[in-house]
Amino acid sequence: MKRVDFKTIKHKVEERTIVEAAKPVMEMALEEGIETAWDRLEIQQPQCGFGQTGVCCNRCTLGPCRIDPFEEGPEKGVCGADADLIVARNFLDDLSTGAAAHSDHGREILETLYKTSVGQAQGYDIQDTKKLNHIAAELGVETKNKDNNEIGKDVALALLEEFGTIKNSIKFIDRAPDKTREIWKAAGISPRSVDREIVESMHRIHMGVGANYANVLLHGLRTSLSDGWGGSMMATEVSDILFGTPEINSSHVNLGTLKKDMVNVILHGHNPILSEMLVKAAQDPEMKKLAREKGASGINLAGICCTGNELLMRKGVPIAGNMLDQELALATGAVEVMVVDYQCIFPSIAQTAGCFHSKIISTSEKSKVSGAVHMELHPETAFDTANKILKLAIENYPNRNQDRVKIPAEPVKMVAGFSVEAIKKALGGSLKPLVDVIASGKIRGAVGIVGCNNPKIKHDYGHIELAKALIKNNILVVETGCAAIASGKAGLLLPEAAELAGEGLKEVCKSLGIPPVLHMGSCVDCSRILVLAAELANILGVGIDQLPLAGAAPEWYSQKAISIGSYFVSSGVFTVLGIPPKIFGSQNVINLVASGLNDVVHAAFAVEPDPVAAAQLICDHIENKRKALNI
Ligand code: CUV
Ligand code: SF4
Repeated sequence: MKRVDFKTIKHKVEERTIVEAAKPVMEMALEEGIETAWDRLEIQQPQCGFGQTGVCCNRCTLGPCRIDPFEEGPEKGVCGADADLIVARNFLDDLSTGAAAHSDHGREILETLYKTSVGQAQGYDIQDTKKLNHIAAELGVETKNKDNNEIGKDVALALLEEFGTIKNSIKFIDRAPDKTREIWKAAGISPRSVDREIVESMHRIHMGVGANYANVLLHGLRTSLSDGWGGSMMATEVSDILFGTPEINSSHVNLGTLKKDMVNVILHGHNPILSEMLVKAAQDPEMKKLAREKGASGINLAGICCTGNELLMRKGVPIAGNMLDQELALATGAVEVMVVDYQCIFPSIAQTAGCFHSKIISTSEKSKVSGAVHMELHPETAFDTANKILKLAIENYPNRNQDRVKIPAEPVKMVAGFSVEAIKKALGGSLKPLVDVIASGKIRGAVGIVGCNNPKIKHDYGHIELAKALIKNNILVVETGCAAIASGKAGLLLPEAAELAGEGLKEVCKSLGIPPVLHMGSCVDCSRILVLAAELANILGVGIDQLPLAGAAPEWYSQKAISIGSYFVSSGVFTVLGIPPKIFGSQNVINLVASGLNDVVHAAFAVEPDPVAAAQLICDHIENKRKALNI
């Protein structure tokens, strides 16, 4: 990469991030020519307008085809597909990829529960037996005269069934209010199973299958529901069974969680199955001794992205940063090992690590990374693998060049662990008090801010400005994913942040000792937001669409975020996207997702890159919903 002069560097850093703790490392990376996603985005300019507006189709060998959005060039692909269809199919493709990513992660958790229950997994045991029994009852799994492992096995098998095609219904959708389920039924989008909807999506986007754009998009809604109320919800619930349901805890966040005198192990990706074992292995006194023998004062684990969120929620493990921090974390020069599972890991990450002594360890057969050391996770040998990885990290510590280490700041404290169960506990046992303060108007409503980082938006700016504007307007914010990590870095996940809230929300937060922004977990834990919304609606006897709620993904990039946004909207939650989806090449598709869906699922999308304007859209929406409810 070309080197740049100091003034340009300062300017670039200010353009790229609002995170003070990241700036010194970013500067150094620019000085030394350590390439990051921001640099690569710059080199990609100008990005392809056909791709950006969704009118490029590369689905078959009659193509590739593209439609001229200005109506001066071709209006149809070789097969005859028009802009509406090409855009809709691309959208369904992206959405289904995202749903598949979440759900395949969910399946691996179920398989681990199964193997744990039948004594084939190493290092795991069922931690939340209350939830196990609760879910068994929900699924109609017999529990009488059975021990936990027997119940675990049957629960795992019953949930694995949800992926198949025999039952033709997903059990957890019964958690949704009757009114919401009636909407799905009327629209023909009740999800039938997890795998079925995704496979059917792949079928529908084949040349010569779905030719009606609206029908293609409707199936997208159904597929997204099979993720939110299916694959993701199973991932969340069964992770709770295996590793414990999160309780309110406190921890630290930002690049300052890396330690100059410790063996730093970063856990990056989404699936907590291996990283939970690493947390366990790191507690072994023998390991700690080994670290001391190599000259370190101990072992320091820190998360990135959603693996980080999973460990933070359940174990209080600190978080080094969100998606765009992955390269910066390596650029601190203090990382012995970055363990990756899958999703949101830059394919070039091993090259970044190669600028230092750092090693990338890939652990999933599905997600091998060139230049990484591959140490494959299998539940049967998970604990052994975790120990081997830790040893490798410790042995790499003496290779670190301390002169190149740059730990840029002190970590920020944060409070996390807000599962629905933990929220209820904080409220004295039920969600009723939350409904009451919403009804009284002290809290106007609630908004889920979720999703990624994207170098097209200044790092964390979209998340933080939106969250601040909402809490100021007495709107409770719940967050997952990289949005939650952003808020952590900015200090919004602290009870003290209540000072930034409007009077009503401030009073409620202070009386409960909670922050105005609640960290509810990883991306699959967006399912916790669905459960929360469903329970609130059930208390009031209304559909989710009638509640004063909204969703937002200010800095999203991933196909998973399309699935999440779509199941929010399908569930009746108005959702604002900060990055435009690739649909602007079709006015019909825009009309459908931005307004037509109101007639189908009583909610729609909006696109608003400016977080302050997005907050205004959301406030107006929430006030309208309140009016309709007469509160
Ligand atoms: Ni799953 S999907 S960048 S890590 S939130 Fe973060 Fe969260 Fe998006 Fe990825
Ligand atoms: Fe072109 Fe149609 Fe093939 Fe797409 S499916 S590449 S539009 S011919």
